[in-house]
Amino acid sequence: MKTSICSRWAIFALLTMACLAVRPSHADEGRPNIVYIMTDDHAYHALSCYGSKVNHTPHLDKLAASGMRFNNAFVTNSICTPSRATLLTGKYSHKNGTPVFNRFDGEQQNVAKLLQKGGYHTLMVGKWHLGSDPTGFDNWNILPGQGRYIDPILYDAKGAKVYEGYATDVITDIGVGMLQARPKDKPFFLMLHHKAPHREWEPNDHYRKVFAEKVIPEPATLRDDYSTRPAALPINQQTVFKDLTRRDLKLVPPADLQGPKRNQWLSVKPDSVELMVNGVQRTLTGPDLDSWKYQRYMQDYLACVQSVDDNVGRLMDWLKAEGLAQNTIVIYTADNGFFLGDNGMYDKRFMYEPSLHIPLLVTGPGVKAGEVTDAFAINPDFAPTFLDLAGLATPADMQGRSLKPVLAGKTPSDWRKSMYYRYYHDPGHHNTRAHYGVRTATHKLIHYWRVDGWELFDLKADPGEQKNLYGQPAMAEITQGLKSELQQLRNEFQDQDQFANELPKDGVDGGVLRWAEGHSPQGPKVPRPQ
Ligand SMILES: [Ca+2]
Repeated sequence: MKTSICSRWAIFALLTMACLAVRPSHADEGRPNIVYIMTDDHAYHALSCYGSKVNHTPHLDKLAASGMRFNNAFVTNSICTPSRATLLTGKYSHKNGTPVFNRFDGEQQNVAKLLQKGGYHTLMVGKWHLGSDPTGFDNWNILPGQGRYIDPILYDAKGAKVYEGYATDVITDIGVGMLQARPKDKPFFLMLHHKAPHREWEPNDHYRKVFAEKVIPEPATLRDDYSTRPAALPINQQTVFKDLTRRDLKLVPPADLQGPKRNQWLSVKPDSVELMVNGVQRTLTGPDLDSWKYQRYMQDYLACVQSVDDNVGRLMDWLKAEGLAQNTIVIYTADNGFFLGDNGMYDKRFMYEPSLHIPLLVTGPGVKAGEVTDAFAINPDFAPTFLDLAGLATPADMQGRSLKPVLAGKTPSDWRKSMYYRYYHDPGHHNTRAHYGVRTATHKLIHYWRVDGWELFDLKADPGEQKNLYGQPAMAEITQGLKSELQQLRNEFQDQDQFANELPKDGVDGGVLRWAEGHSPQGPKVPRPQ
């Protein structure tokens, strides 16, 4: 029997459709590229699109305006290494084995491996800080440990190299170079992780000078005396007034740093500092000295942020010029929040709002433009989101949830109404008591489990978290509800106190990985970890 031409075409069409149905899609068929930009310690209240009172970030604002801004994006353990482990695995610290600054086991599953296997070209540049080499990337080039701001060392699978320039510019340049060298027949996934604006806040020359002329408004809680929250705050060692070092304040310009001429150091004592200010010698004491420390801290921190903002703009312009903007999702966030003098502090760690919150801006195909969402996002959501955007399945053991429907403006009705947090690094670098807690849209309950201290805050009436309401009779019902919610979240995330009493010892900030601090001017002789 002869097959008619029409029938043959029908069979061919059916076979083609069948092939298309099982074939993984590729970039030219609509799978988006993903660029994930993460800064280190960029507080959400140091972006003008979040209402910053201390700086202006035009390029980040533009990114926010073209896409979605999350009002309630949080980290689940507010320090560098655990946050990065959670980002890669989609799991809480107790599930990925990295609760503090301990070496991340790169043998375990991670989102880069899954994207690579799913047809993506995977790239990583910048601060890694996990104590083991990246896995799952076609190409990577990373800072050792914290890295340094000026002429940073980065190493890849072949070895270490000094890159002349300022770290934020260098990391962007390397990221662009990786994209230029990519295979054009695959979608790409780029993790671009800036060192900035991490301590000790070393700006480039231009912004150092610009911000040295600025007077930064002080936050309302800069002189917090902690009298209403005795569980952990009075013993913290991350205060602007008592704990910033000479190096933080640029009082002793290190050999590899050009010291700010405007504030040439003469002498410093515990309660006073003598300075040359614009050629005039001054002795600062008491509140004047405190205010000066805050200004020095914030001037340099914000100057570092300004370089980040410039480089985000530069990367966005490059994507546009290459014709990639239409099919690339760009995400901007930070590895944790930061205190900008809030509660008298710098650094992060605590579950208080400035440290818990992260900026989260997303733009690109499938993202509703010009939207602001109050949906709760947590950093375990990132890995499932990348996979969902790439059209790949999320493994059942990932604990986050894809943000893709939220980005489309269709937040599911059963979306989370609360989030769970747990911090372990006790005493850590700043004498912080370990704690866990739950946050809802209106309240926060924190338990410092080692000292059995509790804190309860009404976030609507007291957004600065100044009044601990725990134990007040009028709050009994709310407290009970939050405790039930906390237990339910602990059950859901299978937190069985795996690291409550004993922490891993192989720290990336000490012992065998001490070299990784990146502060020594050893140049290319810095050894790579084996
Ligand atoms: Ca950090």
